[in-house]
Amino acid sequence: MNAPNFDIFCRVVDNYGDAGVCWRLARQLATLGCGTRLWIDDLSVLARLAPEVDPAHELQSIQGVQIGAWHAAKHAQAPAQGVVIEAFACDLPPGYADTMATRDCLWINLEYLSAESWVEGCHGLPSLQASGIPKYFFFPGFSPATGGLLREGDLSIRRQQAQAQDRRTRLQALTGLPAHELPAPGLVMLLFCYPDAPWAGLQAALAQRDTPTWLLTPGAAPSGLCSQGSLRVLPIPFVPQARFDELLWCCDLNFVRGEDSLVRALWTGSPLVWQIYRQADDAHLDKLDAWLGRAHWPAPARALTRAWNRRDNAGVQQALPQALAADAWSAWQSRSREWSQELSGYADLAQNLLNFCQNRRRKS
Ligand code: TRH
Repeated sequence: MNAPNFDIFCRVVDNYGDAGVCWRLARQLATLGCGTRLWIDDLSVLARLAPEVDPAHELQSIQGVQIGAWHAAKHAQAPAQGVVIEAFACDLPPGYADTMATRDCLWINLEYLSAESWVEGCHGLPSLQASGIPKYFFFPGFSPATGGLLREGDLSIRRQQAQAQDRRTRLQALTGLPAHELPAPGLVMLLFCYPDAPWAGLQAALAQRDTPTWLLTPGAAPSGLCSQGSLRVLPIPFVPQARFDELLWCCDLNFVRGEDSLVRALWTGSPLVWQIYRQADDAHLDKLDAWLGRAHWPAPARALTRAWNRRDNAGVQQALPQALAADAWSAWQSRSREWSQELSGYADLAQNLLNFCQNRRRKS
């Protein structure tokens, strides 16, 4: 069966995650041989992730993907016998949606990532729409009963090849920083967090360590964070998404956030601290616990992650040295490697999505 053509619709709510997930998925579907169009309502956010994108152009082709401004989709037709993805329940442009019934399209709602177990029961379920077309719910997730996680086939080889080279050389090539500013021996960490993260607790804990820590802050660091004691804060440029993995591979511990950077940090096989996207009534804390329940990390790493997400400076200052103490650190490293390998053994999201669509097509 020929690979279907995909139209992906993305509305940027905030931050980089909506565009980041859709752009990564679009690039992967294109490498799987699917004609792929990405319709997005904020080209400037996409241009931050892919600097080749020109926000002034309504239609352009970058890295094998057709990119269109959202408003231009009203003149487009859904791909015949293809797949239309609305990311994170964004509504489709009205004129476009009207073309779907006559074009025999499959309609998918790509949901947010969650580690909660109910996701497994809802993944793949249809919901009949007013037009008579079913819309299928596709849930990314951490078990084979979900849609899985985005992962490129050559990722592990690329990581091994990169990590065979000296870390400072890689960082210099990636950031363009002069050699004298780059990390000397010591721990290297990435800090990609929301502005409300308890960075003061992190700063205090790292300042007091016996050995140096280099904290790389891509784009903008939280305001007020600075070098102190053993801590060296190193502002670096925001890197294109296609090179973001290389940055993670340079670090011993990655502080990440949201959705896409979490998944990328998982694939490094190194320890990470996740700041989950905040929701009303602290609903995100249950989601975080569901995720920690799958992680099986040593207790200090779990305590650190909870404190980080509760914006608890004192908790972070207490938990971080414990999580970095030799035994706990080595247990955290080995469980991170193990979980990463376990997750890599499952089919990845783009392939799962393609299989799901082709199976639905065979059944219809
Ligand atoms: O930016 P985010 O906080 O996005 C969030 C989440 O997706 C959240 O779930 C969603 O509800 C909200 O957006 C609307 O974090 P995320 O998902 O990690 O996206 C960041 C993207 O930025 C990711 O694709 C990696 C990329 N990135 C770079 O390309 N270069 C960089 O230097 C950095 C730091 C990030």
